[in-house]
Amino acid sequence: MQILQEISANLQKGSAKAVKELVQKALDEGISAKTILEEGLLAGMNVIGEKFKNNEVYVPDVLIAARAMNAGTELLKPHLADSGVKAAGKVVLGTVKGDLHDIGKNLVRMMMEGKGLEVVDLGVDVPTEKFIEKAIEIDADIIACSVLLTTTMTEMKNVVDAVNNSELKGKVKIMVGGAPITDAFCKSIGADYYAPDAASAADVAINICMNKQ
Ligand code: B1M
Repeated sequence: MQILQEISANLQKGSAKAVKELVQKALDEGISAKTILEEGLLAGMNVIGEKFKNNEVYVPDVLIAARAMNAGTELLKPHLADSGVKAAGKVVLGTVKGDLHDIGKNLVRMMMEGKGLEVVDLGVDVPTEKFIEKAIEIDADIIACSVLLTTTMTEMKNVVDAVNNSELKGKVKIMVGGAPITDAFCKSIGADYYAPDAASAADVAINICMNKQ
């Protein structure tokens, strides 16, 4: 569809205003939020990712594309939310220490909130202690860690160890996800759950909370 290509092209140019307008237009035309996300926004971000890898674009270009991406996903938020299941549960979410990527994490938050979960988003570059402190403070059911860099993946093991050495042991479940994460990695660090994408992260979180009730 032409409009999805335009969303992708404007995201690559970093034109947040145009992306917002086009996303709204696509919604008005009845295109599903999932299609707009996958075939417009994420398609554009994948092109940027490839160009970034090949040194055809640089950090500032990626940064403005990411802003355009976040502007587009904010508009999709109410539409992405699955209005079916509603469950009570509290999640502490963040991108681990040393890692500044937040687009995937933001999608995870949107999907979880859409399912009725209370999500405290600690943002990016979150130190282990912050995950622990906040989880104790709000009596969280889940600590959810996102990561995009292979160099920061090991921070997730620190979160697992800190939980096991705290009063949270046995009370809180640890979920991990992000592009370099696999189920095998999740198991190897002793985390409880892995989810490959934002929608399944929300499903996993719901199941954890429902099983606790
Ligand atoms: Co960065 N970056 N980046 N970057 N960046 C990657 C990740 C990279 C793969 C690019 C590349 O080389 N091809 C590469 C990592 C290589 C590696 O580690 N092996 C890389 C690099 C190297 C870097 C810098 C080191 C570059 C530099 O400075 N020289 C630097 C590091 C900064 C830091 O974090 N300390 C850097 C910086 C940046 C920007 C700031 C410019 C920007 C981030 C802006 C922002 O997030 N606000 C940026 C971006 C945008 C990217 C790419 C292009 C896109 C990432 C993205 O948002 N994807 C990325 C290349 C790529 O991925 N193709 C790249 C879309 C997003 C929806 O996907 O986050 O994977 P993702 O989320 C998915 C799933 O993974 C899952 O759900 C989402 C889908 O539904 N998911 C979870 C995510 N979290 C989850 C948690 C869960 C469950 C599922 O449970 C808790």
